Amino acid sequence: MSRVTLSRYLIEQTRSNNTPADLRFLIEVVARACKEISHAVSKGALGGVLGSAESENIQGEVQKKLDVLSNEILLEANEWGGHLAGMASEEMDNAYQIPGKYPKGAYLLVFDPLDGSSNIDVNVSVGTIFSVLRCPDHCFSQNDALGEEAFLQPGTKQVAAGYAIYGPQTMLILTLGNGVMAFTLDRELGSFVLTHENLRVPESTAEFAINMSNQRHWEAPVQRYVSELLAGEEGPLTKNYNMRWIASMVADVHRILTRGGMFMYPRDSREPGKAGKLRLMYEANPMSFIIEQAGGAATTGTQRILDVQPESLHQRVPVFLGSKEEVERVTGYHKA
Ligand code: AHM
Ligand code: MG
Repeated sequence: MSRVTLSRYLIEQTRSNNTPADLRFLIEVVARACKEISHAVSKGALGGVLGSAESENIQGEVQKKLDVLSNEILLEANEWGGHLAGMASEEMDNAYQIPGKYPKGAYLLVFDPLDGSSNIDVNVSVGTIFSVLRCPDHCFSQNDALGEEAFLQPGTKQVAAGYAIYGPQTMLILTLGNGVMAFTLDRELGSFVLTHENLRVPESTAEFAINMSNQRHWEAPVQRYVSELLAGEEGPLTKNYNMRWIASMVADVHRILTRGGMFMYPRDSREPGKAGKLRLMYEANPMSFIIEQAGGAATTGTQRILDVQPESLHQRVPVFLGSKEEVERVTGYHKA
């Protein structure tokens, strides 16, 4: 049987699922940028790309050289093709305007160029997360600038989402709203090849992921839930749970897509002004779209993540996602 590359899969989607040609082109360009980022990440110290970039992003986090480089790769790859009205990135303060010399298109691209970047210097998996929205009509102001409001759409409006994981293999996970497909980068061919069709998250699980060092800062429902997980067979859940925490959301979510599990980054009392660590637009929405498309669930503890109406580009949300049974359980504890 001939191998199905990402390009072929996208062309077939155009025919069978009415995926517009410009969306297909957009995904191809993002995938090409991810190949370039994968190459830069894999060079490590040999490419002089490890370490900090002596700059901070809007959230006051020190940027890694590879954060900055990955952001530039994505901007440069996507700005000229005429498929985008604008971009927004975890690493940039404001919406990115498509330069006037290039045509503009119908879509908005939102991304975390290199998620889990605290793991880069220790050679642990990192990734790129992206989300595609339609640009609302009349979203340009009189001086032709695209405002932040155009991006502030709930996750249910995403037309595509995905992530690339740079691990032992480089993979691209993609949803166009009709299931989740996984492609593995064949470096000899230079193409992403479809290797896993219609990924499904098992409804129940015996594995969870949370940064336990924050336990003393959690709210009561999370304290209760995690203490029950830890109580194992002797506790109310009457089964033993295993724990994993990679501190790279792409790697933790990838494990959950592969064998199930429960991922949590709850709100905590360290910085009461912040509703958790993860960002709605760049991390929570695309990952929730993927997880739901694979049969899992994703909530903030009180609300489906995809229903949250964003108020700002860099907004944070608590995240509970993965196997349905466990997400429903912890969400129920928030309502109790
Ligand atoms: P980043 O976008 O700055 O890399 O931060 C997001 C990452 C996630 O990938 C991961 O789940 C989380 O931060 C880990 O946080 P912590 O170091 O608090 O465990
Ligand atoms: Mg991130």
